[in-house]
Amino acid sequence: MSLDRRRWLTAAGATVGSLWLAGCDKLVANSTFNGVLKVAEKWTRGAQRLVTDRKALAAEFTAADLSKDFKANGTLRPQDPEYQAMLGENFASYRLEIGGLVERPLSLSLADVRAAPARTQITRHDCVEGWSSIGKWRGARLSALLDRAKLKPEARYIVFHCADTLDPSATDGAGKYYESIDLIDAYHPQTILAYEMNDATLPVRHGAPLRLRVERQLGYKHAKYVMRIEAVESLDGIGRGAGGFWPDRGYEWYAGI
Ligand SMILES: Nc1nc2c(c(=O)[nH]1)N[C@H]1C(S)=C(S)[C@@H](COP(=O)(O)O)O[C@H]1N2
Ligand SMILES: [Mo]
Repeated sequence: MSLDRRRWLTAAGATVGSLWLAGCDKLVANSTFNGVLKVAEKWTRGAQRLVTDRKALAAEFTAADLSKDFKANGTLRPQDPEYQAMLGENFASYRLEIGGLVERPLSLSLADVRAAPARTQITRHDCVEGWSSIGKWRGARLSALLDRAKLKPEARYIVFHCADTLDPSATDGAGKYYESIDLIDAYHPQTILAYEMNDATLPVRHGAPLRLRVERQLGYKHAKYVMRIEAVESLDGIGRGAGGFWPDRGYEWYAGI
């Protein structure tokens, strides 16, 4: 807490405390007290507006808006042997693991994921590097998968562990890509695990067999090559502790747009 804010709270507390003894009529007449009430009310409404804003849908577009050349970024083809082996058999043995703080850990085949409640959306992807592309995505609603696994009450974040090592030079084991979101984004209706892009099977360069779409955040939050989903109470001890490959390297954990 900043010094200014602490001082302000102390002053406000003292004012309310002494006025309490003076009686209600005087309280209402006192402008400092009314000011305190108004500020408190504004904070509450501000927090409410924040949650409401975060639940709003990202803009959706039409087929006419689709980018002719949707840029691919970051890893374009994981060289990790486990991924190469799965790719070699067209992901027949792929399983999406859902674990951590859940009542019922799941191990889902791609057919299972495709059978889950789905959503299709045409959205704009905004990369922090300054480019955007519009694409059509179809995938399983993350909320449906999490409901099936049944989150434990302690769960606060959902972590996506990816197949690709983006930084082979990392000697601390934090070279693999991963990302995380809170439960507001995890339960947002446009948050999906996409297996189709532009009406075709998701290409390798865009994250096959499954990639996250979390439409209210910047591109680096959209984990490609998702292998495992983990519900956690804290992001400590995962990677370097900041909640994602790029956040571990100085980017904001929350990249809202
Ligand atoms: N596993 C993994 N996910 C990733 C990345 C990556 O390198 N590895 N790059 C991120 C970044 S910075 C962006 S902009 C998008 C790019 O997605 P695209 O290749 O489908 O355009 O994926 C994000 N997710
Ligand atoms: Mo990006």
